[in-house]
Amino acid sequence: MPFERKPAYHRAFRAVADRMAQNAGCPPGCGIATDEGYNCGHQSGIRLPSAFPADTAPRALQSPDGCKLSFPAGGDVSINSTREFAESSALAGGNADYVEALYNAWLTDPSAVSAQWGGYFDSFQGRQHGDIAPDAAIARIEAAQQQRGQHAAAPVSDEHARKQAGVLRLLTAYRSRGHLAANLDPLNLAEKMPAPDLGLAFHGLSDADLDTEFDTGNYAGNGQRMKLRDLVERLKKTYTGTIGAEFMHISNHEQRNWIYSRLEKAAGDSGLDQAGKQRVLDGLTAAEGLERYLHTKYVGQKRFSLEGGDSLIPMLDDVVRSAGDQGIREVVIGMAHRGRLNVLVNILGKPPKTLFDEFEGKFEHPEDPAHTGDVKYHLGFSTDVKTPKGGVHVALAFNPSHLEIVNAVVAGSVHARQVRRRDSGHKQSMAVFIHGDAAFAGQGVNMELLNMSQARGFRIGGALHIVINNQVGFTTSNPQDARSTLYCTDLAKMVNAPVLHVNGDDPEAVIEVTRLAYDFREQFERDVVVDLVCYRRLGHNEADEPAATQPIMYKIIRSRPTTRDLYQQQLVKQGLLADGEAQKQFDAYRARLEAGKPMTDIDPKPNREGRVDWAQFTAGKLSTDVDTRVAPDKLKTLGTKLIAIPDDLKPHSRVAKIYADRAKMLAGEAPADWGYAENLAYATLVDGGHDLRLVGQDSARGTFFHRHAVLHDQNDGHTYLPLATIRKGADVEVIDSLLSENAVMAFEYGHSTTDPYTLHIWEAQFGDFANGAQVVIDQFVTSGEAKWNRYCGLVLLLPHGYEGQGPEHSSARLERYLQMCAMENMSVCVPTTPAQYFHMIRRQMLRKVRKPLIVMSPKSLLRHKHAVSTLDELANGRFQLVIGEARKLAAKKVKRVVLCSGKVYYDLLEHADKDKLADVAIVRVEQLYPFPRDEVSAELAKYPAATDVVWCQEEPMNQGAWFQIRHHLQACIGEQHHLSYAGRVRSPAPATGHLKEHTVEQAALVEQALVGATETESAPE
Ligand SMILES: Cc1ncc(C[n+]2csc(CCOP(=O)(O)OP(=O)(O)O)c2C)c(N)n1
Repeated sequence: MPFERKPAYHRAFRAVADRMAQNAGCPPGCGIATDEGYNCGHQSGIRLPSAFPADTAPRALQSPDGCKLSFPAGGDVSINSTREFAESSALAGGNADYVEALYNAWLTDPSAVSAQWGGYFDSFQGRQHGDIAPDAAIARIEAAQQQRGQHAAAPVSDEHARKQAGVLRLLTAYRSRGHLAANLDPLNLAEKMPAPDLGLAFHGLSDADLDTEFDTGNYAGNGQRMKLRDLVERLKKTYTGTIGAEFMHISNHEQRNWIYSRLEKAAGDSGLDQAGKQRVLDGLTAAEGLERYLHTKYVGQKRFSLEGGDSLIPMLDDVVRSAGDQGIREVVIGMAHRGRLNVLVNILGKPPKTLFDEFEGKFEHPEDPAHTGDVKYHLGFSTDVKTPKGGVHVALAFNPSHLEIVNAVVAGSVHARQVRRRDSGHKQSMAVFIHGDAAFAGQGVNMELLNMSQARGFRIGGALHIVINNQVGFTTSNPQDARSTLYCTDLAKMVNAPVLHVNGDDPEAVIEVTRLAYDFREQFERDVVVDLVCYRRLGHNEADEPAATQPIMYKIIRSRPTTRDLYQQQLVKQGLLADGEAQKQFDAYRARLEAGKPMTDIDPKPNREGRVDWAQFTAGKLSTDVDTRVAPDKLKTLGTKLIAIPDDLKPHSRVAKIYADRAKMLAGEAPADWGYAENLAYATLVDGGHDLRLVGQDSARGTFFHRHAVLHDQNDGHTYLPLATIRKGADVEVIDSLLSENAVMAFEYGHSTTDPYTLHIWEAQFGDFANGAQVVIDQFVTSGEAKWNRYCGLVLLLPHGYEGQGPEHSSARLERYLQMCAMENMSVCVPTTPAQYFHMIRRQMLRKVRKPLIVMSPKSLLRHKHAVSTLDELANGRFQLVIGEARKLAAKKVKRVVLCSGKVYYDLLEHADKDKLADVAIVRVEQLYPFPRDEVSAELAKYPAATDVVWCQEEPMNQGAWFQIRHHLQACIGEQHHLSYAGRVRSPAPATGHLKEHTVEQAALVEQALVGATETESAPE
């Protein structure tokens, strides 16, 4: 039988039935498939008709006895050809055969599968890209052969056809798994996973076939006939040389095709001309030259040498040049310690003299006691690099020790730059992330960031990731302990990013993959990874002795020539470099270094367009008073715009009611609630020329259903953002962020440090979820200015308040923020009225300073009948640091002043009202940092007869504000005063999990504050 020519659906069909039968306990292949259908005859009793049932959905098929076949429901999986599909990993597994068969059936005849499957396959666009079922492929080969007259009369032989199919399978095997056999490890220590499918025999071929010509399908993008020998030789050069490319996991056919066409056309040749090769050598000379110089001049000082990963420098040099060629104006780099000094000097042109000064303990920084500075390998830098086709602004972000977190900050900064340049096509600013191998695999923030990479609101057109994979991580000595994946880069596959592993000791291959990666990002606006497989010549740092835990590795490393040495030998051998020339170049580099001048060509006339003048945001102080009033007419105009719902939008009835209520607030018929005042505050700022970026989980609606900044049409789901109508050309983004805190907050931090004109708000769903981003809060938000002089006006909205919702939904951990306050680094506020929120937010943008604002934001207060404000308070008010007693009391009769902040005020008020307490004044401290001592003192002074001053809080004594502000309170009270605490007792957890207990506790603390005995420290453990 020459070829099986049954309709493809028979085979597909059979695959289903066989699988079902097997699942039901039948022996494999027990059933009989005929044109009439499939009949099992065993216990499963499977009987299926001869065509796919119309309702076969791409989710599950069930046999009569209930055994199930399951499929990924609508996953983004593409299939280019059935072979590639079978061998690519995405759908490998129990269902792959079945789906493959279905796909073949669909390729042959789209009506052979159900409409749902048809739609699913259609989405991959395989037909448009020339995918054909094997039957059709074989027919094509036959036709081609007949056309060539080789088999004019007779059909092609079974044997040849089988081998032809084997050749195509071999091609796919190289594309999919060639990387397993690639020569990636310069030390030749890494164990290779067996890849028998890269051998001829695996595909039914042998050496005897090497001189036979075969159709090579879509090899190198354009199908051609080739001798098997030539094909194998090219495949080896392409896929198993010093480049190991992983791309067959990519679902998108076009992207995959683009990569293999490019790789196969190059076939391992970088295409560098002599000048290009000299530039590579220059880069290696610079990389090694700097490290050697520092090594001898600053013996034993920490510098986290790049040595072993030297190819990073020619690589980055090439990236900056490509950027210049392609009109990129800004490249922002995030990187950790390894090789950082080298990048600063050799890529960014940081003057060596400055670096040497730092080694000698002389740092340039402001004469400000609040400035702490940072170690030299955390410092950032930016410069304008001259490239043949134009200047490129290159920035290296300041970076804490915490590995990988900086990448999310850089991504946010790049996004802000793209917004500023109106670069929606992501063609002018790009991000480069430089990872360590252990850190890339280990630090979860990378997963979060990759997950954000294509999400609306965070997309930056893809990042170029470079892993300095020196095969050690400083926390494990055995590679088996380092991770559970084959490659340190496997994480990147989650977003279908291509991963290009390359042997760092083949710098030309490094350039080849770097260019490929660069162009891939540019073309498809997606993340791409270059895994620079190298080694670490020295210890983790310069005091470390690596041989203690890696004896074998270091024996090899110590006898291995440097990358520069190997490369210069190669160039000498190729006759491209005179003997001894490399040494001269090395010496010349050293001489230039000693002269202290920048080692990079700096653009003398940089384009300053899009740069921010930060001077205007450093002029003020947190204490400077700001006029935040808004003319009532303006509030009316803006409020009207905010509630105008377009005719074609039908909001949900509950939302319509909220908007109708806002209309009443606008008309002055009802007091303003929180949601109204908040939206209005944003509108006034947008109207005044600011932009807005409000990001958080469910923030558009508001977790507590109060904001509704985005309306959803109930008929077709389209959305409407009233705030975007306030000013033409304004950038207003209200983003429901995905379920991550760490990378998202880091992104917003990066955004706000780049753009002082935009109101940046990150909102937690409940306040304590921000602790998932603790590193961002500790390492950036609260201390970035002190360490690096980076200004940041980010607002954190952290819902906080004890309402009986349990330990995790009560506290935003106020105490932690207060503990991090010093030297006016930020503000911490607990506003209790809509007007207070309105003016606090306006103040944040109108003040001449950019510092973070931490807000303990409300939950139940959003709807509290007393937590409302008048239009006059919005128009003519200001943010009050302290709000005095609101009831009318005879001041002279007041014996006790209760100070508090936040929601507990309303509980105190209710109790005081109920019991008509006339001798207790309740004072709200609305800003806890900078602490308003003068204002608190002034309030106390109003009550000359008062002797008790009580701080009342809802939080346990060891939490909340008490221990953080007690010294301020003590400074405010007079000699006649006795200061005491009323609140929950100390507790390891923020709150009780039981509503009943909460209610009892809450009533007790309110009672204690208002009328209880005063104590200070006697709260029991
Ligand atoms: C979050 C975090 N955990 C631990 C460390 C301590 N640390 C600094 S470098 C390093 C090793 C990182 O290994 P790798 O990513 O492979 O980079 P390499 O140093 O090998 O270049 C460790 C554990 C850190 N800086 N940050």
